[in-house]
Amino acid sequence: MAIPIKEITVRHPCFSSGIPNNKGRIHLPVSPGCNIECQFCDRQINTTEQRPGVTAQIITPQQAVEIVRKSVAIIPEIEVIGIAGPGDTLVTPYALETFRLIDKEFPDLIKCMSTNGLLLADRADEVIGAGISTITVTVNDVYPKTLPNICGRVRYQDNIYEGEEAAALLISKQIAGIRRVSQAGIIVKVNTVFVPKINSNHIEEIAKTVKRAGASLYNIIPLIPVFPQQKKLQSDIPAVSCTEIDNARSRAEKYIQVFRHCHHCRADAIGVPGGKDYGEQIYQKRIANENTFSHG
Ligand code: CLF
Ligand code: SF4
Repeated sequence: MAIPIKEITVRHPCFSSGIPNNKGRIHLPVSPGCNIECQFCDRQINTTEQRPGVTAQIITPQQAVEIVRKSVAIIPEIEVIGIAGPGDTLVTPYALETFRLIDKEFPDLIKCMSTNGLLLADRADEVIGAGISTITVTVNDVYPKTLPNICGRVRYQDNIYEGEEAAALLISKQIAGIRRVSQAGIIVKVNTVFVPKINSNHIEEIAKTVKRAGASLYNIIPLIPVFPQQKKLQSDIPAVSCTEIDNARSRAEKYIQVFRHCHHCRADAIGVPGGKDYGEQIYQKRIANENTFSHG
């Protein structure tokens, strides 16, 4: 459902401009599996890590509706129902099914979806029809030559693509998807994981490209330098400093409005980002185990 951007900025915690608006969101972890391979991705089932790609459990769309009922009853700040994984939201049907169920019962809550964008253009009609108002697309580079250092492989329509071919396909699908949904009135934010020496000098080009395609907001997230999986990235990637991120944000801001309050949320976070997290209380059985999702 199209909601004016002015209203989104005061009701959505991840689209606020300037100071945080102290509104809350519920993340519903209904989407396992992914169709691309980011070199830094580390999806985990656990109760302890505070970062994207982590959830205590995967729930069904029906369980998700129950979670929303419970949450809105005790957390008045909730304005947004988000689905941010732990995998990609368009690989399996569960995210869109969940949004359709939630939209019927809670038409006034903002529905927010996060995706890598590979299937966004292809499934745009379904996305628009599911009552979604805001979408985040993670675009880590706009150069097919360098993107394979961050995302090496893409699965699309039962074919596997690698290297520059995979990168070119992903970038073109992301841009087409952003264009298509923003033309339908969905407000688009783009996230970029800032990887020193790989995409750090491409931030302005990414900002310009996604703005031209219709994105309204840009969020630059520093690579979290702790995952063993990052060994797949070049081993000499330095940690990102605050100054580097500040500089990148200032460079991007010449082209697009920049969001600065990201809290790197879990896929099952509940509450005001950066405030008390109700995930444990609401989901109740956050079960710790060692399972890791497999890619694809
Ligand atoms: Fe969730 Fe993401 Fe929607 Fe927000 S989070 S799906 S846009 S409702 Fe927000 Fe969390 Fe940062 Fe994401 S603070 S990780 S940007
Ligand atoms: Fe992981 Fe897929 Fe998200 Fe990349 S797009 S970080 S591989 S879940």
